[in-house]
Amino acid sequence: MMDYVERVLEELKAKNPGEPEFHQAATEILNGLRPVVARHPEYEKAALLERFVEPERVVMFRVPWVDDAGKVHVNKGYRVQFNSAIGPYKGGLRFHPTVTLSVIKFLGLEQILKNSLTGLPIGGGKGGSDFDPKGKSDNEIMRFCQSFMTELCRHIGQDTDVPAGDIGVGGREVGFLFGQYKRIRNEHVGVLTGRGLSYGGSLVRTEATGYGLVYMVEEALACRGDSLVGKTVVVSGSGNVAIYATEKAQQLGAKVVALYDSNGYIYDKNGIQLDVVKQIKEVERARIKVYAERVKGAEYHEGCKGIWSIPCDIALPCATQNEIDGDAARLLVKNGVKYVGEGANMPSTLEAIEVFQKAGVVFLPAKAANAGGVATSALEMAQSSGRMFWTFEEVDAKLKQIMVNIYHNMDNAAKEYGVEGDYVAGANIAGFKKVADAMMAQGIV
Ligand code: NDP
Ligand code: 2IT
Repeated sequence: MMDYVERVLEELKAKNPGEPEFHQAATEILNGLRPVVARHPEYEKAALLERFVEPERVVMFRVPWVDDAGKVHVNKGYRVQFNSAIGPYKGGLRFHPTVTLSVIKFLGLEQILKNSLTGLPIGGGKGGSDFDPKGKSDNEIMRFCQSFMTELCRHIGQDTDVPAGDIGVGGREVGFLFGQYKRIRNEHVGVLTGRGLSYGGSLVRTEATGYGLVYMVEEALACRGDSLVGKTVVVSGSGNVAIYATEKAQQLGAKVVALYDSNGYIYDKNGIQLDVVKQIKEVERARIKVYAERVKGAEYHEGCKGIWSIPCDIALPCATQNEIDGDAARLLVKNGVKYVGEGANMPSTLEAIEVFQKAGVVFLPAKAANAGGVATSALEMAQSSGRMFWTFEEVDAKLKQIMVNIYHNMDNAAKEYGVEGDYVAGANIAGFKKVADAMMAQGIV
């Protein structure tokens, strides 16, 4: 006979066909929750898991815009308001051609538990578009963001739903989105996070996801009597999360030797020169290939996958979902990887996670390891509501404490439920408990 978790997963797959990323995230999460639902039979009576995996609301809309040559384009827009049991919906917007409803739902489901793990009062949501920002002018980006917000603005609000950035949405896009929200709604409020410092943003938000990831890895090392000093690190991606993970890892004494973008990877055995990467990626918005033209001794290789063949102590996947499959995981293990910290959302396939865990790699799952970004978004919301600003040092100290707390909460939850060292289960359990308590207390809604 199927147990409760299996039954909910089967129903979910039948009701949501053609959504492989959503199925994958739900499978990882619900399998981790098995010991919790076994201990709480009242959850099944209240159909708690069935409600947990069904978004409270899904908004889908048309986003028409005109390019610089006068041609009209139409993209899809999404906002999935997944769960508001513990706070207003909170989560990023992704602009990338691979965005589908399945992708936004997997990200939204993960976000519920991630946001709970931060210990701050934020529910889970996610949104985005299949719009491709690559090669677009600033004016095209602005017109797209204005069109996107013209519809989105009726669904969000500082106490309802607070979007932020994700892949393809950074400071520039948040600025355009905020400007249009303010213009239509006539409110200067903290309705988006990741805002510029001149209009309500928080110090450290730009660095937060990457820094937070490395703070968690540092804590995992410290608990084993070790540190980042002298460690070789491979980071994938070369966007916001990858850049600031690299920066913090280098500050703490590690050597980061590789990065990639969607075309190929760079290998610099002397250690990545981050000022060169920032100039290429943040200022010029050019390809990572340019690094090897500028830095002596650095290599460029076409294609992404080869990055996982570089021997390292620590791997930090910081680009996108399913970038590490079973083969990549086996290669990393064979070459001696000891720690994997997920900066991206769901960067490891289910098979890759199994390979890492069986090999005894310390595996820090995304919803815990990359929670520093949204945690700092919640700190931005607190500063907006209080009409004040904290210093860089104050926000950074709070971020570090949150990451250390998340590490110990997931570690303790894994121990409490008899799966010590399994941080995938530990993070799911620790995040779920607060949401489950809130949902049970609020009745059948
Ligand atoms: P950016 O847009 O700043 O950077 C994304 C990076 O990943 C780029 O280098 C991009 O390369 C690469 N990338 C994206 N898609 C692919 C792909 N299909 N194949 C290969 N490379 C790809 O995004 P972020 O750094 O903000 O986000 C990276 C990851 O971190 C995402 O999974 C996101 O969900 C997650 N995350 C982000 C947070 C944040 O605060 N920003 C918070 C928590 C998690 P290219 O430029 O060639 O496309
Ligand atoms: O995946 C994520 O946690 C983010 N993209 C950040 C979300 C946020 O609201 O800061």
